Amino acid sequence: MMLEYLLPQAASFAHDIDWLFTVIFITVGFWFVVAQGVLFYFIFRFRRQDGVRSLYVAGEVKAEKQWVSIPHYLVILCDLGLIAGTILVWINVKQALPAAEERVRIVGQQWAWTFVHAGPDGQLDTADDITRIDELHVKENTVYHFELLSKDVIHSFSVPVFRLKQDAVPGRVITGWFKPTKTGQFDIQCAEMCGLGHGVMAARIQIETKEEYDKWMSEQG
Ligand SMILES: [Cu+2]
Repeated sequence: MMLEYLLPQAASFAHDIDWLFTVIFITVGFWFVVAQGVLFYFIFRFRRQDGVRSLYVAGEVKAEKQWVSIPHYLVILCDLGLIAGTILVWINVKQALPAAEERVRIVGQQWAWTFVHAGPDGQLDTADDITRIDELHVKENTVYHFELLSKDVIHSFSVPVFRLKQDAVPGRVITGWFKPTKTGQFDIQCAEMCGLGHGVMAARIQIETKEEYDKWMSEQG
């Protein structure tokens, strides 16, 4: 909805992430409007009036303290709801790993991304692998497992249209997944300060139909 208007959703879990942001926005926005409304009403209602002396309220009377404690408990209740929603999305996006249909290795280094596509046999580290710099080709409606590595410092593999952002940590192989749902060419950007060239550590992702993808692959020879 709202966020999709700003940035297309091109992965199966993008909607879940946006939903979470929308729920947080509405919850926080609701309390913001209520709190500011009450504040301005009181400022107006209890403004300076002739013959009325101002009082120092220390908040020791229970009935007065409730102006703080009741909203406080309601906000905590909302927090519990947000935490529950967050856990659901986390499980769906980060814990559940749907079976792989394709594999790709993503290597970050100062200051470029290397993408190793598995090639026609679907296996990495075989003769038909296709390696590209700053250019990732994927098929729509296909579950990809990626292996994310770094050759030097910490980078972060960010695909905004996927709502995917994952750190690449030297010495570790981080496995994750995505399922592209919309064809087109979109941005990839390093999202972790990684040195002088961090700002230009960008790449492109090309999401293609199966036919387009097979054609691209056959042209790699
Ligand atoms: Cu980087």
